[in-house]
Amino acid sequence: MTIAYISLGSNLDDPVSQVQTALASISEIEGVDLIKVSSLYHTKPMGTSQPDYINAVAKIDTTLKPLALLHALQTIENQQGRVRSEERWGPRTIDLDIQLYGNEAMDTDELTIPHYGLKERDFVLMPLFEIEPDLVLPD
Ligand code: ROI
Repeated sequence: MTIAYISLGSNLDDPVSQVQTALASISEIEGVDLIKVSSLYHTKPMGTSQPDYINAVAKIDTTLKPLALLHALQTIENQQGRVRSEERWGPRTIDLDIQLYGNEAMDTDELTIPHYGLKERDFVLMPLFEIEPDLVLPD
């Protein structure tokens, strides 16, 4: 089993419900135990002018390898109407990103772990440190 941290973000179509629905779906992924969930944070958008976000972070324990976990999260994004053609830093119904996966580091076309934006994104760091105050981030 590996501990991983998933960030959740939404700023379209009732963001609070989007995040809650995604959390329920994550808890139902085969091979994933949902251990802890942060509060929901109301945050200002980073990127283009767009509605405010609801953000949260979930701590999971999982038997899934990183890519299998990524694909399970993408299935949930798709179920919630995420449109892949959405502009890169534009609004989204739900965004589920693997921020940390154990102590693993990887960098492929499909997946970069730790998430490339982790240390610059207060909307991830605030909920992450709420649930894991003693966490030491990798260099
Ligand atoms: N801004 C905030 N506040 N929260 C997000 O989850 C978020 N996600 C994004 C971009 C567009 C970078 N901005 C964000 O992908």
